[in-house]
Amino acid sequence: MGNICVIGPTGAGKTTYLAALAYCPQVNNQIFTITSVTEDAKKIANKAQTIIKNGASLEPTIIDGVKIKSFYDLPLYQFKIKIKPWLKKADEINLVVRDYPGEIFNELVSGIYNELHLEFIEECLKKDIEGCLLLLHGWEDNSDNFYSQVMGKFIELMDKHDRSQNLRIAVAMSKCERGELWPGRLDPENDIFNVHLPRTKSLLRQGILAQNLQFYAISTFGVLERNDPRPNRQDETDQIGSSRSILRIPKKWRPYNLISPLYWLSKGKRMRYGV
Ligand SMILES: Nc1nc2c(ncn2[C@@H]2O[C@H](COP(=O)(O)OP(=O)(O)OP(=O)(O)O)[C@@H](O)[C@H]2O)c(=O)[nH]1
Ligand SMILES: [Mg+2]
Repeated sequence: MGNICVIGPTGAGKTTYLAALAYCPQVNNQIFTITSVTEDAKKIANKAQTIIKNGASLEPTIIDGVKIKSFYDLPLYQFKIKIKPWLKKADEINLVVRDYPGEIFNELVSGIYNELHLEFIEECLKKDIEGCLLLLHGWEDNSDNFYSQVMGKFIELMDKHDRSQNLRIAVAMSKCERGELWPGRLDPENDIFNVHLPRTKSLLRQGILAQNLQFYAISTFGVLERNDPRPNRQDETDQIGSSRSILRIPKKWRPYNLISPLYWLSKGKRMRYGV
């Protein structure tokens, strides 16, 4: 059983990604099947149905001290993923995933002083966590600067917890259906990270971490068609002025690369076919 944590800045798409995983079984797919094991995973699959069918967006994950008082109150998603590529041997991954609120990632640079947040970070670096999926969504302006500072802190913490040699890290650019990123999806390390986030990339590739690190591009929303790479996305602004994205044509939902990073995190080798 692989314990995985998903971290990344606020709004990177972490919860939506997990919801899409939980909902995937209802979408006809010949290569893999996903079974939601825990109640939380089943609940989020229902939410995903609303997102996919009616074009809605999930609420941000917030530690409000009321519903979430400790690490154990964070939703726990357990999935069993069976992969059966055509004419190839079937493979299986079992995952237990915790979805972290983005505020913890955002706080890493200035230092985490809140007891509860500290507890979250400690849990994320415990020995029984096999891997960490780091979802990033920014590539413009100051993103490289911010991410490299955060990653510097994260690497320090990994060292402190003796995890720098044995925690697998998958760094993924999320929402990669965006036109500026989509052409770089096939070789994200070189064509996305090197180009848009060079400091973050070289910091991660330096030293001991490098052996346990892979770069990915994923999109929970995907593009409209194989031959029509327009993003399947529509941006909206709500009454209070905050913006969110929803699926443009729910019927054409085809997420990109949801499983590959999880495969690497649980098996330590890359999947040869992109799903
Ligand atoms: N364009 C695009 N938008 C997406 C994608 N996945 C999620 N989003 C949107 O990104 C916004 C944030 O998504 P969340 O899943 O709530 O992000 P989060 O990382 O869980 O954020 P916190 O819980 O605040 O840490 C929402 O408006 C989503 O609809 C995607 O693949 N493409
Ligand atoms: Mg969330």
